[in-house]
Amino acid sequence: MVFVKTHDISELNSGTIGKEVVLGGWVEDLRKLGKMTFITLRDVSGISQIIVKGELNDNLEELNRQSVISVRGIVQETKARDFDFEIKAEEIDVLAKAIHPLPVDPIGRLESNIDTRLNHRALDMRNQKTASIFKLRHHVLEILRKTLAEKKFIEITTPKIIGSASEGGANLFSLDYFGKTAYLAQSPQLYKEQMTIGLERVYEISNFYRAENSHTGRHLSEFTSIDIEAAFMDYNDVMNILESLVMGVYKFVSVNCKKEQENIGHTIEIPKSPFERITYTQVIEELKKVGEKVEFGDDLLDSHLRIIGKNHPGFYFLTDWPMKLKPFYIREKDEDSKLSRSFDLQYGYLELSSGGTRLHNPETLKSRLKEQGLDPAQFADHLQTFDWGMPPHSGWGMGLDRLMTTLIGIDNVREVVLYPRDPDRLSP
Ligand code: AMO
Repeated sequence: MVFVKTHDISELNSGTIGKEVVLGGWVEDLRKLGKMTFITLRDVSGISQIIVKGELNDNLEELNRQSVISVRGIVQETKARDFDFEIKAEEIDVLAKAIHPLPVDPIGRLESNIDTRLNHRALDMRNQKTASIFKLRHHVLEILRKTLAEKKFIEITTPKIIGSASEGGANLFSLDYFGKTAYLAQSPQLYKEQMTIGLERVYEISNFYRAENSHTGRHLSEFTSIDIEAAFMDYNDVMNILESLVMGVYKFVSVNCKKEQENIGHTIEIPKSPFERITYTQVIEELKKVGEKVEFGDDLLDSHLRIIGKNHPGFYFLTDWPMKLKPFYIREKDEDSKLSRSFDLQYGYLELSSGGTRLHNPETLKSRLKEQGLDPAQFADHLQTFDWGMPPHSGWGMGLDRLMTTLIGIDNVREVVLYPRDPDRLSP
């Protein structure tokens, strides 16, 4: 049995011609022509053609599509259009057989609906379109981490099992924790703020949990968030960081992920920058002009955001929201205490990120908690850190899954999440 690969398929080149290699992968296609069989072998890096002749060919009866095999053979030039090289097989081992019919077609010739694909996600990953989405996601994470490190942000990992709500509000999953009630973290908000007192600039990329009974293409019960928090920065500074990260992601993947874009069938266009910055007050005026009944202080409904999104396609910041619409940790503007130093990053109607300058005075923070109907005693662990030299700080959280949908040009986050969790989906 030969199953130790010497090469990935993409590593075959003119230098390997005439050499013996061992490849491993899945049988994507199988064509028997008399005394010869042509196998299309796929591994994570590409496809190759395997030529099987003679005695080896007579023993191939049991081989079927999508089974996993290893092949020992000699690399040679090929006349076939779809391949750079071919392998003249000397030994073939069937390492595991695939059953037939398979629940989804990994080649994608027969299309399955998203629920069927999600129910068989591991097999769906053999479809090159799906695999490319997740390779792209990998590269997005790679460039985000690299850029944040260059900007001197330190990666942290905060607890996901917590004793009290980090964002306030009701959308918390609770669980029994050795006889006490614990919750799944909605965001790293409080911990990331606390870390600025020692590390100044921190970031986290982790999954967080929202018990929202939403059935949309943009809400999940478990989503991946990219969070930053930075001492000695204002909301304009962290908006600049966010814009440069988003632009960096687009530029990096548009150049470095050509094959993935081809497989997905979508060309990534570099967005226009600088991103427009529109205030909440301007948006209310825009909505009134088109006859919407909205007043200063009203939250923006999905229908409002769709109007605004049409007027401002692509990325834009929506800034200076009323204080009453923002969480307790957001700081007011000096010149107008009804307004906050806050922003959302929008992509058309879709909210990608929100953030702002935080309150760093413990007394004001306590009053704000009370104003929002929250009990400061529940936040004692957090509030104590504000007596230890809390620097002024700002930050944001951005949904990675939503960012991925903008890159790929789709409107369902489930396409970009391995095993999405929503009110109707808890397994696999
Ligand atoms: P917010 O609650 O706006 O802010 O969340 C930040 C971003 O996270 C993404 N997001 C979601 N994505 C998918 N499904 C969900 N259910 C979901 N909920 C949120 C969105 C959203 O813009 N602590 C603040 C951030 C901060 O101020 O630093 C927060 O969590 O893309």
